[in-house]
Amino acid sequence: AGAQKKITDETEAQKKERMAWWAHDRFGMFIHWGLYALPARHEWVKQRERMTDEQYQVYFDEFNPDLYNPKQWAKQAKKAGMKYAVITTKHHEGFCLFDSEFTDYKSTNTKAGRDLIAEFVEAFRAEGLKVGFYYSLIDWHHPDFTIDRIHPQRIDEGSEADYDAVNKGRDMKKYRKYLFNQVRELLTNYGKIDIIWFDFSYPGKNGKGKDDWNSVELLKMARELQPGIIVDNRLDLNDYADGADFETPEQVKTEELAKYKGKMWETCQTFSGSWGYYRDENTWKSQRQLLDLLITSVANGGNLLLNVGPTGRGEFDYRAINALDGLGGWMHANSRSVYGCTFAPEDYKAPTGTKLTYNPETNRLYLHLFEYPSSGRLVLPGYKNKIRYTQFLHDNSEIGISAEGPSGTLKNEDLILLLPEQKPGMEIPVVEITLK
Ligand code: H57
Repeated sequence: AGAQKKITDETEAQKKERMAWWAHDRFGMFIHWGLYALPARHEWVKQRERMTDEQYQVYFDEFNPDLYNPKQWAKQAKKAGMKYAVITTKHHEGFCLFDSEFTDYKSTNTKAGRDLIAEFVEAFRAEGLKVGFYYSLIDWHHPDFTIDRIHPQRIDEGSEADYDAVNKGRDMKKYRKYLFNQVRELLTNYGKIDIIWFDFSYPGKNGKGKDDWNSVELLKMARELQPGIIVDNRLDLNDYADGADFETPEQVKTEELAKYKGKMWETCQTFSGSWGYYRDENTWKSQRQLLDLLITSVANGGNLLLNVGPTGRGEFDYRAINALDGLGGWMHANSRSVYGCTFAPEDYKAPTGTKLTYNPETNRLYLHLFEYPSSGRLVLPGYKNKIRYTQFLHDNSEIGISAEGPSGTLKNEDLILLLPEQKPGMEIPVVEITLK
């Protein structure tokens, strides 16, 4: 039911072709950068602490990213194995990293003195990475954006009258004009843009959704300006069959990703909890947790968009660099189990302690050994007569298989993988199984 109406006349086959690179590449970098890098205590700081524009102004005045070098960012993303990047051109705070004609609240008017998005696009393209723009539908700075009860600014437990007073003279119609103007600029002035990531709708009483953004027309405009562009699902267009290209499970646990299997989806995840640079946050994910997010995404047919929050000086924090380097080390040896891969066909079950990905082009399975069997023996249930060759992915060293169980314990249709007793020096080793 539902999802019958259509906005464009694109066919399913055309959509599949448009999204082929995205479904293949699997791994991208999210970048949340804005004035909130200065308070360095969450990108929602203005809303959370009920700051006024005047209180927030100091971050605009002091914004001075003297070490900003997007060529370095692009190299770090590429080295980590990422194939695309999505950057906040404007987050909820309303500050624009690009030179918009329609506001003064932009990087060109800060000490940075230039269009930071233009440099970003050039640098990432030069490294062969695809480029995406995040654009916040919410705007806590624009004078026409109405303040609502879902995400109150300045007033908390206000009465109807308090909200009416604070919203007097605010006009969402004018905000919509601004929104359209800026999205038009972003999709006109920077060459080919591969993704647009709108954030976010919260429809319902006191909320904001498709009528507030004029989402149908916004999506039409985006597709007209950039015919190949891929659009997220946060415009509140669930009633339309083609109102979104992919789902965006945000910060969900690995165990919950299985339910997206079969859809087009991308989970966005942080290193430490917040999206913007948060100096004192001590909840950084381990290397193993990050690899688990990547592998589990691919094992369920989805993408991982992993976020970095650069500092106020325009650099990646050392903890982010360490994490990216670690991922890069693993990807250097194992990226064949990620690119072009998806979930395994139903016949192939992942033994306990492992996760499976599959490349339909090469007909190879990738067995990720999250738990390494201490004996070196691992039962592959129902795999008998289906395997042509097995090797470790990181060094192409052959791995034996046997149909003989230790004491007649093996079921007739099973096989045993004869792994070395000693686990290779790799956080999560991968066995490449070429099927017949
Ligand atoms: O940019 C990042 C991420 C990609 N999306 C932004 C975050 O800053 C928002 C994430 N959090 C969503 C959120 C926060 C408060 C509640 C939702 C409807 C009713 C209540 C909620 C929405 Fe609000």
